[in-house]
Amino acid sequence: MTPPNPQDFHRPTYHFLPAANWMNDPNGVIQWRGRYHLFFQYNPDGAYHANMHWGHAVSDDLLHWEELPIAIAPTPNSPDQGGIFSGCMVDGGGLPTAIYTGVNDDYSRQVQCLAFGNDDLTRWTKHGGNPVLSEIPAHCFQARDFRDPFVWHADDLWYMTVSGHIDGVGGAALLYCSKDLRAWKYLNPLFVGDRARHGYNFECVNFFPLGDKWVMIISSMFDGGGATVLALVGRYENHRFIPESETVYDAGYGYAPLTHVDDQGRRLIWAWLREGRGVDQQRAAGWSGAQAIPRLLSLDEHNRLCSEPVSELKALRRGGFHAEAGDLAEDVLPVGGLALDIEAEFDPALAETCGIELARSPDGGEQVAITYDAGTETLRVTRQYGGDVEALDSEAQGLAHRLDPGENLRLRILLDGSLIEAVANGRARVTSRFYPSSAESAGLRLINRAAAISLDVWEMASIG
Ligand code: DQQ
Repeated sequence: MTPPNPQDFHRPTYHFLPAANWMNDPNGVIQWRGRYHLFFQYNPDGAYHANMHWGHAVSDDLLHWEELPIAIAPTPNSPDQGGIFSGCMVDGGGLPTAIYTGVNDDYSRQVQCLAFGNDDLTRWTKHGGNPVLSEIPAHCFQARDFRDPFVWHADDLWYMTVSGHIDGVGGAALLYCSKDLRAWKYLNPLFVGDRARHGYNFECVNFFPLGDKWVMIISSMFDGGGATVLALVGRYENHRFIPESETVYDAGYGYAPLTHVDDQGRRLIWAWLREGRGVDQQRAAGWSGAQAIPRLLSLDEHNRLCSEPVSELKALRRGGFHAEAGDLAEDVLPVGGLALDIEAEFDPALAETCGIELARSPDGGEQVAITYDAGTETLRVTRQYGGDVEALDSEAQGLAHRLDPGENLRLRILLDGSLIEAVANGRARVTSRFYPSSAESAGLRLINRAAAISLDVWEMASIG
């Protein structure tokens, strides 16, 4: 195992990641006795995906995290001996209850299990009756894709959706109910996707009410190897979800989001931010994966799903650079860094393309550009490396984004080491990874200064 290098400028400084090793999906996020608890897919053996445990971190402010000992580990000769896969957590009548997928050694058998926590969620006891759900309705899934339970309470019953697919049809979310979280009854498919549109298999389906609608977030696996997070908004009738609109929630490196409601009643969404470099480089760095800054979900007046980083994040802002239209004599900005929070507004009627370059080398030969193309109504990320690009993702990323009549482009960009979270107008989200060849590649440049209306740049304090 390689310990992370403290001089590693690719490592995020204000997003949570464990001190070392591999992390992927957020699991079981809950606010318990006032404190936020984040569990996550974790491999204690190194920076690669294997031997899944639930890691654990706790925070009072959603910003600063204390990493705690592993919460849930596989038990030999049990239904979870091959790993503790993703799941959620509920308050089961005062008893913190984790509902997760247990897998066998080659992941060919996936079953749903329970574990009960003590008062500060640091000690976990597995339910003696595990697994609580292992039967797959005959026509439905293959046992190797039956995972990621998501549970909610309504009308005196617990409901659970389990993700997977229906053979020969496409991705699917199955619906179960229970009086006690222990005995589960199958109801029907909550939603069955179209293979071409929604993927051949679903993972980590979340289903919840928001405003007057119901929202389904799906981590979809597509034929050919791609995976994308989709957000569907619609109605919930007779135990079935009827989508009315759908968008891509994250065009990029965010995957396996998990939502929960905190004590303020906010529906927060978390996500794993994948790496964009080869497995050998991840192992050599000693760390892999980070958690996205939690975001507040809402629907706008057109019932489009919107998300903004939690307002708590502003407490990390330092310094601050502000400019308005006409203030700037140069495209290259007099501020920079690799830990930034940026808000920028542009009038796309004034330039076909507008946006900003980040992580820019002094000669401009290396940079990552976030741009909006008004003609094609596309938000893009383009990555230009100056150094050795072997094993680094550099293909262009794009996401359709239509502005309303008269609406300006509003960009919010979080840059943190090698990690980029960009959202346009609160509703078009693109995440990316960019590994500059030098810490000197930390400049900023506006793309089409003439279209800029306002710009704010803050350096972000480290949470370490
Ligand atoms: N990650 C977990 C699975 C889930 C997948 C395994 C999604 O439970 O389906 O690490 O990233």
